Amino acid sequence: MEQTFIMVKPDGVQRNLVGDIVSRFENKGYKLVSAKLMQVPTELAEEHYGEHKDKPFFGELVNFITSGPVFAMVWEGENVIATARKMMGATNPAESDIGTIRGDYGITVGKNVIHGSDSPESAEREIGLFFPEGGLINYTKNIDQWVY
Ligand code: DAT
Ligand code: MG
Repeated sequence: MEQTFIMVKPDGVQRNLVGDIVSRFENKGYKLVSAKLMQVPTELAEEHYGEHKDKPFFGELVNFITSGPVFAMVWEGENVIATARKMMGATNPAESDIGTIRGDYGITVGKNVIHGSDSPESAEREIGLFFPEGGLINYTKNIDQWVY
């Protein structure tokens, strides 16, 4: 089953949005297989956002993501990578549809509340970066017979 890396960014943690965001993924029918509150080390932030290292906002982005604890999660389910991106909304909350996480809770691109992997390759890479210890939980939920 497909898995994706989702992270409530420091703004989302400070604004008490962890519970709501977890609820949205639970209510959709996805399964949480790992989660932790963590402080992102600078080296991990730079590695995670490596594709943006030449962009003008890279320094600001690394400063922001290391500015307070994040809530890192792995969610599992059919098509979860692409669907989670739809649930998050467009990168810039000014353009995110209302009803999406960024559309409901964000205003500017610099503080857009949530990260989610953008492809199967990114998901595998980011899960490895943030959960190097592994330990994703493999379990069944009886409610899945009413989801699938
Ligand atoms: P996403 O997070 O939707 O995958 P991305 O990978 O293009 O978006 O960018 C990573 C993060 O960088 C994004 O969530 C917010 C920040 N960012 C992107 N474009 C920016 C910009 N033009 N100015 C400031 N921050 C930006
Ligand atoms: Mg991205």
